[in-house]
Amino acid sequence: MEHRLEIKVKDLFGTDIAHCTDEQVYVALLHLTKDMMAEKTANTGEKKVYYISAEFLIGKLLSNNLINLGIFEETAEILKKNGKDITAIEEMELEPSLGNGGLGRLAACFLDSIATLGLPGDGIGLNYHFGLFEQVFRDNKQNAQKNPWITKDSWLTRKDISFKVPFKDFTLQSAMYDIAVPGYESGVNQLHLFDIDTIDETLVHDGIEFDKEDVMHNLTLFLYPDDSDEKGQLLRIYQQYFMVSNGAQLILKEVKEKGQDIHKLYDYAAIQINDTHPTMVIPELIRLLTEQEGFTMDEAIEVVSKTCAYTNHTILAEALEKWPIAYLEKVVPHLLPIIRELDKRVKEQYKDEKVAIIDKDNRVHMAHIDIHYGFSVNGVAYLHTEILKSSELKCFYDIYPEKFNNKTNGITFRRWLMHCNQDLTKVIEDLIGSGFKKDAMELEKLLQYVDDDAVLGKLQTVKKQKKLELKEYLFKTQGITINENSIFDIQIKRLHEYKRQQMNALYAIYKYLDIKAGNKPSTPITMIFGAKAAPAYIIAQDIIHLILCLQQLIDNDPEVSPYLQVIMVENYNVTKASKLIPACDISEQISLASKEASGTGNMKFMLNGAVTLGTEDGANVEIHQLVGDENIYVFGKESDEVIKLYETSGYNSRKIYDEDEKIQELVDFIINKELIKIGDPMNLCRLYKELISKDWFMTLLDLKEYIRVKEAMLRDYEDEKAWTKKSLVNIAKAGYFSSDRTIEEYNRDIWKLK
Ligand code: 26V
Repeated sequence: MEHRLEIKVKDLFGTDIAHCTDEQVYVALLHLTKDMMAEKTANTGEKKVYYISAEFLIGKLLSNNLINLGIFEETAEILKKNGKDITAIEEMELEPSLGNGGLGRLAACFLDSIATLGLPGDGIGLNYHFGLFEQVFRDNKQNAQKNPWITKDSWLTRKDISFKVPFKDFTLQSAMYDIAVPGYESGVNQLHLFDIDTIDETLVHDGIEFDKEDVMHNLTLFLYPDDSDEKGQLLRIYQQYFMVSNGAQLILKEVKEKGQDIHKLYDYAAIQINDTHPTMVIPELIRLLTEQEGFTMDEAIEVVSKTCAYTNHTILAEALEKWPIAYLEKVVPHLLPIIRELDKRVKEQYKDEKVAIIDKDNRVHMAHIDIHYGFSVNGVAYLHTEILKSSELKCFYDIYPEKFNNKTNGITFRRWLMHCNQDLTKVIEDLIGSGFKKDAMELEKLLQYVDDDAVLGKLQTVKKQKKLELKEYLFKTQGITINENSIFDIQIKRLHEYKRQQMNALYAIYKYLDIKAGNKPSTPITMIFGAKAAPAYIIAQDIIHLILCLQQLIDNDPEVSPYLQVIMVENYNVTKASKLIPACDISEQISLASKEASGTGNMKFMLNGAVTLGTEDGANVEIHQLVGDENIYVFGKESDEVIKLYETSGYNSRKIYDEDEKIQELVDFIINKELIKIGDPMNLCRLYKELISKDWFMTLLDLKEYIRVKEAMLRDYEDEKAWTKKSLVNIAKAGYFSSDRTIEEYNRDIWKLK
């Protein structure tokens, strides 16, 4: 019998698979998969969750959809029979970059798990045409380019649903596009992405420059445009309101269409607010219910407060949104009477200025709206939630202890094991069967093989294979050759000072100087970085510049390059993550304790058998507890101490620098003449000064211990068997970090869908 793919190919291109280009095969598979997802039953139930988020970093979808539909292997097979390779077909797909990093990727993992658990739940977001910028390196610096992903044939399906969204000076008519989200061997949900038909892609010129004031034509061009000036911030408010007004209207429409009583909205809908970007959904729903549905203000506030739940993803003060009233007046004046009413009620009840919605500088604290007028507040890892309760949000915890709960993040094992590491999946399946695909805790069954040489050998073979594949990939994409027999030490995540890529770069300097001094490591080391930096974040640009300069310096030094290589992967994204993570030995999770809310890369590395080098921060704390002291390398000051240092202004980087010659040597190297020859003195000097005069995220505090523990780790790597045991324990203990577990907890404690 003819396979559906063969029929589809014939339909579209009038030929057979073997005679198609890879591009044509991709298009045929895309349409076939879309057809199959449309045929599948939708997840249904009396109550539905709406996950509203400014970001959904979904990554390429073809293979994951095939896996979740249960047809990946048969598809790979039929392609192979026709001389096609599924990996080459995958490359035809453009990656949508609809997220900045962890928060957006988490939303994508959650959609996968919600669908897989058979829960009715849709995502609501925006259809950014160019997403987050594409990173290109030029002269050892980051350049930002637009990042288009919507082609004629895409995963988007335009729906016949549209709403009017009123702004101060004009009204925009929306268009809704859906991306189907198939659960793994389960029903289908939808990701609803809102857009406008008047969008004008030709507005963009010179990298990512565009007229920020032309909202009718620019609204959904980019994800979070530069918000360092007022115009950028206003555009962000336009985007946020457009997203939540569409979301609120869609939710009310769906509830009414099902014949459900909107006076009991909370019985039929749960709205999860992903960080504060969608917070305006609260006043917007109250506005719609009072203005259009005849609710009294009291009623509307009560119903909405029982429907909305808020997730906090960071304690960084600069990332907590506080919109000036004047900005909101310019964009959404009709929301202000409601926001003022919400604020008035808070002030009547609580005298503490710290819990007010509108502060004395006339700024609206978005998180405060969520906490007062939502029924749940959750952090994203145990430590993070504890810090929220005991310091960052303590005054709220004192008022509403019952609202606070922790939901430790998770990752979907369909993408981060079954798709990105098919070889490891196969080894696991041969050993413990396929139950772990539905119940990730079954991975613990691997522990029985911890002393089994044959099994350890298989894990080593997979790791070696993944290193070889990464080597080929980096050569093909960036023309870089790496040594597959080296230790792969990887730090991939957004560039931010609190994540301390600069500390890792100082380690590279340490190792460079050590090798120069004649201490050659027994096994060569490949240090891999991948990170985009916000275009307006100056110090982050300088750190990228330092790493790229080190890459060049070491590359051109024949004394050092056989033993140490530093490389920075260009345009780090989901696709690159899925090639890097399976090949990793050392997972760098070195944020300043208390600052990384959770991290999710740490979980992906662990699942793929890397060993963590990390601080007691975010979910590292839970990884440590799970794998035990033997199977993780922990260093650095703990969060209590760090928090105290901030409270007492007790950290002085200049003092550490002045009192320690070794640290001086490493930091001074940033402006040493060899590096200055390669790089831009302005960037390097600025970074140097920042480190010795301010160093807000305390790089120098943990530097020496970091070097010491990393050296110990490299020594331990030499005992291959002992190392592989650690690797096995990490894989076996990763089950807890399945996002299926996280979503079960959200549902059990917050959404209560069924
Ligand atoms: C946002 C901003 C915006 C403007 C200025 C600087 C700045 C710095 C950080 C952020 C982060 C926004 C929230 C976020 O992405 N949090 C991440 O959420 C992940 C999923 O919960 C979590 O694993 C990461 O630890 C956390 O950083």
